[in-house]
Amino acid sequence: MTVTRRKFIAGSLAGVGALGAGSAGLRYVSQAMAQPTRTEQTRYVNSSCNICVSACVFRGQVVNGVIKRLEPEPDFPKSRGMMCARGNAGAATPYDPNRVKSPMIRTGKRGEGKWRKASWDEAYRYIAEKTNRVVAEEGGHRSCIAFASTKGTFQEHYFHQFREVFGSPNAVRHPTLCLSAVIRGFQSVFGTYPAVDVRNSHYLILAGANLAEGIIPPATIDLFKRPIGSRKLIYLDPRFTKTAALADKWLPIKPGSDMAFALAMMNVIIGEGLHDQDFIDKHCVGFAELAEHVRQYTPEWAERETDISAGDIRQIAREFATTPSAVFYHGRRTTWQGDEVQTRRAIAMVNAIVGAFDRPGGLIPALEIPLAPYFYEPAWYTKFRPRLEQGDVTFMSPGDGAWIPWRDRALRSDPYAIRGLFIYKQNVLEMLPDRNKTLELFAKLDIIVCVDPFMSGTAWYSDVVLPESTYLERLDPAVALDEIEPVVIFRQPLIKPLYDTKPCFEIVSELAAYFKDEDGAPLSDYFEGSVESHTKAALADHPGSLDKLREKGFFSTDLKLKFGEYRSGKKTVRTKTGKVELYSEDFARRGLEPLPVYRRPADIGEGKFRFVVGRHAIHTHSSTAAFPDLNWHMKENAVWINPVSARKLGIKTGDTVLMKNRTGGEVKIKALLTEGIRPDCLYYANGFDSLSPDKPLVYGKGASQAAILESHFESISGSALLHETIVEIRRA
Ligand SMILES: Nc1nc2c(c(=O)[nH]1)N[C@H]1C(S)=C(S)[C@@H](COP(=O)(O)OP(=O)(O)OC[C@H]3O[C@@H](n4cnc5c(=O)[nH]c(N)nc54)[C@H](O)[C@@H]3O)O[C@H]1N2
Ligand SMILES: Nc1nc2c(c(=O)[nH]1)N[C@H]1C(S)=C(S)[C@@H](COP(=O)(O)OP(=O)(O)OC[C@H]3O[C@@H](n4cnc5c(=O)[nH]c(N)nc54)[C@H](O)[C@@H]3O)O[C@H]1N2
Ligand code: SF4
Ligand SMILES: [Mo]
Repeated sequence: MTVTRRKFIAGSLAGVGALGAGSAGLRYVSQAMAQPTRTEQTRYVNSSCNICVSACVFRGQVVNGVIKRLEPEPDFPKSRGMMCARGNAGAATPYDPNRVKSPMIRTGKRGEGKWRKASWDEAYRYIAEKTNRVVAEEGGHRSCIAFASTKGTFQEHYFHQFREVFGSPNAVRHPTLCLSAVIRGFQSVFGTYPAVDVRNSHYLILAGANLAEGIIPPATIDLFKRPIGSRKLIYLDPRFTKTAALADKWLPIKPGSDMAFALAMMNVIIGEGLHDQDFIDKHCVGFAELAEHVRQYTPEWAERETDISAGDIRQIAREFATTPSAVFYHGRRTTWQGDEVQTRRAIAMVNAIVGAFDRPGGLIPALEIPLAPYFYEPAWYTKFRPRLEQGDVTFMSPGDGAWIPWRDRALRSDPYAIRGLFIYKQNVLEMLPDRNKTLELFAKLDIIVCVDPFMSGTAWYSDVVLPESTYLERLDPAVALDEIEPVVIFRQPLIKPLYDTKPCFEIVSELAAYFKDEDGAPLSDYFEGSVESHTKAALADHPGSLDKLREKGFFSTDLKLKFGEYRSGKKTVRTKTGKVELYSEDFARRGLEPLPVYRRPADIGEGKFRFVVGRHAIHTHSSTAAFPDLNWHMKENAVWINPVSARKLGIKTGDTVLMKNRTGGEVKIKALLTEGIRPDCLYYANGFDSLSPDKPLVYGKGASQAAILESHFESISGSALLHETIVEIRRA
């Protein structure tokens, strides 16, 4: 097989000049806001946030070369003039004293914290020497090196590109820790993971989608803007969250029984003839089979499964079916329990049978502004092996992988050995369930490289840490966000990089020079141009858009979403049949249940608890708990326990308790008694007890979720299951 060299799309690159290397962008000054005094030079730069995936566009104020504050860009349609606490606190990230300030090479044992500073060249040499050696030991199979990353920063594309030109199939990206189950579930019914028109919905059901704290603009903003009273919110969650506080009804559902609730809703809607027969006749297949299937799932049956009364289920089903803009929100992080994909299918079907699709206040496929491709063609290697966990998942996303089965196989070297892990923007030791297992994997590896601006727990256990410049110091290429109101955004630097740090594109394209392809050509040949030229190339079809980006941080086009295009036949849903699929022939062919069949979650056992996880509004995962501007609000996490359960165990608020799971995980943490959690569940916030002493504000404080979570996965989507952890608890 011949090796084709990767080339950026030549046409779009023609005539590309430098973007101005961060100069033109930096000079944008809003006349309305800038009030420089004689001594102070103030300028404003619009860019997009990187503290979570939502990438809200902000207006950054820079005074005398120092970032003072980030304010929301009022015209940005996705966040609608909002900037959350985390986004605000992001202004301090370049100045964090605990940043990694230059490449670091480990000198002591892993995790011992002995490092030496290195030049970039030294670090690259070190990585290449070790990596090339283990690849040679594996017979030249580059599949022994794996690549972990979280999508969401636009530089991640380059890391992904590096994996592809390096020639390893083993990408383990974040979707199976996040939303792969809901994507599979909704795709199988609607052909897509649609947007939800929360703004126009008069009847909204949220099942464990904690939009007030798991912030996802514009849905979160729209939730707060719905006039209370005229619009109903039904919220199902074993915990009383901030979203529960906004709801007309909080239903503390028994964990793992959401499918029973959805099936019983359909039993009522179809049984009482409240379904939208016209929509079903014109746009759906498999209604007869579904109607027959849900006859068994009565509200009385569901009451026993869910702890939600049959009366409530009937009332909600009737109101839902008769409100013309009702919607059952699909969910986001759906790494919950066993039947996750089928649960999401059931929720999709509740929407379908009342026609909550392609109508205001319902589900609608999002739109995306097309950008010209500026990446590369794939490289080919004659030595190729399929990814490790290829056969373990029905719907494998080859570019993303499935973390839990992948880690199990890597631990067993099944069917081949993994010798190295390159990590970009993922805190694998603190965000993967069962930290001990991940540590065990780390112990097996010969080379671990971590690209992170901070010394995360994962970086602390790596061999080489390559500090990326923060999002406020770099240019990130343009990205189209698929939304109800589609936009294109990018990032431009507010300040020059502090310390000896670089953006990912520079890091991977420089590192690539130390590796060769099968033709003997350096892999750096596959990296052409610069982030500037890629950005220009991507925008080739949108004249003037670069100026808009520089000025506003985003642009939109006349691409506008119109309701009714699917109903009128102008557009077709992207399923195999071109119809909304209630009964799935595709699932049946793959040996999966074509209709969602409910199975009761396993009993947790006397005196035990189910541990569930969930977001906190002022923190992102494991990465912000040590931000000083946020840490003051919660210096340590505490485990929520219902007073009824606590009394039986003699536990009071403030007591230190010991929690143990079934697979050797245990943590010590303070207790917080609250009626805001079911008596059979426990919860605490994420981000604490980091493994890294270089995060002093959270090192040794509280407990880590990754330390108590057991590892389980679901085989349809490969999704991790974070609510299958059963724990015992007692006073320490
Ligand atoms: N502030 C903040 N916002 C974020 C993020 C962040 O880290 N911080 N992260 C972003 C990301 S990546 C994601 S994926 C989203 C995730 O946002 P969400 O999808 O809202 O996810 P979580 O908050 O993790 O969990 C939702 C809720 O499910 C509840 N729950 C547990 N078990 C069950 C059950 O069986 N049934 C029901 N009905 N509920 C259950 C939990 O108690 C929890 O409150 O948030 C995004 N927004
Ligand atoms: N216990 C538990 N586990 C979970 C979840 C949970 O709720 N609880 N949620 C799951 C979900 S929904 C998701 S999406 C994943 C998220 O998993 P991760 O993406 O691993 O989560 P973060 O804690 O945000 O870690 C991101 C890392 O990237 C670094 N970082 C930040 N900015 C940059 C940058 O610009 N460049 C680089 N190179 N690095 C950067 C941060 O310092 C941090 O170390 O976790 C999943 N796992
Ligand atoms: S929701 Fe908050 S943290 Fe996330 S991108 Fe927007 S401002 Fe940043
Ligand atoms: Mo996520």
